[in-house]
Amino acid sequence: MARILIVSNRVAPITEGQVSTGGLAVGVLDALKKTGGIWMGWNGSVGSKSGDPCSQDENGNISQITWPLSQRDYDTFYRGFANGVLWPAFHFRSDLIHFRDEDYEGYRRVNRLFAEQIQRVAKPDDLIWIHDYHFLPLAQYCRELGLKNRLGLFLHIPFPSPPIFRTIPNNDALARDMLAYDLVGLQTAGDRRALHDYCERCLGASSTDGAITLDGKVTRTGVYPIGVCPEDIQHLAQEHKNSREVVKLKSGLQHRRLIISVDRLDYSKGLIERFRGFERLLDTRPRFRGAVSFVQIAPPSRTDVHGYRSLRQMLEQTSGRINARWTELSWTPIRYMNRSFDRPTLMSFFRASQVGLVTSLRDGMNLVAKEYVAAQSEDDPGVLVLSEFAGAADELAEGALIINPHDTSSMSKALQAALDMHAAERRQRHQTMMQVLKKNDLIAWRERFLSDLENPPSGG
Ligand code: GDG
Repeated sequence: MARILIVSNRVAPITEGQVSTGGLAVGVLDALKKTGGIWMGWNGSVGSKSGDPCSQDENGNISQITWPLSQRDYDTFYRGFANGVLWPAFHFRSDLIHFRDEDYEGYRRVNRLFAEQIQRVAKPDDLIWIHDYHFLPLAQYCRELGLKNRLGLFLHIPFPSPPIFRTIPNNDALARDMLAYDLVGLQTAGDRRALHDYCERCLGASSTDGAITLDGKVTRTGVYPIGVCPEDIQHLAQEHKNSREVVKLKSGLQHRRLIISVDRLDYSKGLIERFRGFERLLDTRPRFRGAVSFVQIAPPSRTDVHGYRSLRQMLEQTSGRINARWTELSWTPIRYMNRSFDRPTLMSFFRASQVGLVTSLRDGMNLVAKEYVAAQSEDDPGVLVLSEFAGAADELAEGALIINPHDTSSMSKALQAALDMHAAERRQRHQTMMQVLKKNDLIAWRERFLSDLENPPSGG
C-alpha cells in the first residue's frame, strides 16, 4: 500500500502517560500504530508565527510533523470559525453560532497554510487522509498548489440537515470546496444523506448513492463508522481491574451500584439532560436512593470558546442542586469530576460499573459507548444506555437500551431497567454488541476508507 499521510488539526502526543481526551486523537493514533505513516498538524502551542518552527518526531513507525499556530490564527481559525461556527452548526445548534468575518478569513488562511505544509512533505504516491471539520476547504487549496495526490476527508462529527447547514455563513463556498476531495467519508448513512441533500438542493449538484457530481467533477462519498480495538480494550480493562484507582473507586462506593459517564465537557453530550434523568430515577424510585452512585468524568475542553464556560457553570449548579437534595451522611449521589484519567484506569472503571450512560444530543459516533461495551467482562457485563442521537446507535441498537435524552422519564425508566436486568439478558446483549464491535473495528474502518481512497471505481 502507498505511504499514508494523515492531517488533523491537533496531533496527539504519543508519549507514554500523556492523556488524549478527544475521539479523533484516540482513533487516529490507534489506527496509525498498526500501519505506521506520517501524522501532520498543530502541536498545540501558540507561538508568534503559524507553521514555524516545524518539527519532526519519530515514534516507532509513526512520524509526527507539527508546528505552532499564531495567536491570531488560534483565535480566528480554531476558537472562532471551527469551534464557534462549524462545531455548533454541525451539532444542530445554530443558536450558538458566533460568526465574525475575520474568523472566516482566519479559517481560510490556516487551511492554505496546511496545504503548503502538505506540499512540502507529500510524495507523488502518498495517500492523503485529512480529518474533520477544521479542513473542509483544504483539498481545494492543495489542488491550487498543484498536488495531484488522492485526497480524502473523514468527518468525525455529524453532517447537519440542509436548513441547518445553510445557517453557516458562506455555506455554499465551503461545500463547493469540500467537493474538491476525491472521497468524503461520514459516520452514518443519515450524515451522508444530509450531505447529498444539501449538494443537490442548494448547489444544484447531481448525486447517486456513492457520489456527488458538480460541474463535471465527481466526489465519492462513503459511510465509515469509526470503531475501536475491542480486544485491546478488553485486555486493558481486565489487566487493570485491581489497580489503585479502581480499588479507591470501589472503596468509595461501598458495594453500591455504579452508573458511569465519560465525556469531554461539551454541550453536544447532553450532560444536563443526563443529570436530570438520574435525578428523576431517585425521585420516582426511592429504592435506588443510597443504593446507586453516578460517576461523571468530564475533562474540560475548549474552555476559551464561547458557550463552554456557561455550560460548566450550569453543570456545577445542577449537580450541586441534586446532591444538596439527596446526599446522606454516607452517600453522595453524583460524583462529578472535571478531570481526566489515564486510559487503562478509564477502561477498568467501565468494567467496574453496572451501567454506562451516553446521552448525546448529537454525536458523530461516540467512542465512549463502544469502549464501554468492549471493557465489560463476558460473565457479568454492564448495560449500555445510549442516546438515539449518537452515531453509535445505528450499530448498537440491538444490544443497548436506546433513549431519547430529551425525555427525562424514559431515561429514568431505562436506567431502572438497566440496573434491574438479569445476567442472562445482559450477557446476550453484550455478545450481540461485541460481534458488531469486532466486525467494524478500528482496523476495518481505516482499511475500508484507505482502500476506497486508493482504488477509485473505474472512471472515477
Ligand atoms: C469526536 C466526535 C466521534 C474522554 N475522557 C477521557 C478520555 N476520553 C476519551 C474517550 C474516547 C474519547 O476521549 C472521546 O471520544 P468520543 O467519540 O466519545 O467524543 P469526541 O471527543 O467528541 O470525538 C465523536 C469521535 O470524534 C471519533 O470519530 O465518535 O462523535 O465528536 O476515546 O475514552 N481518555 C482518557 N481520559 C479521560 O479522562 N484517557
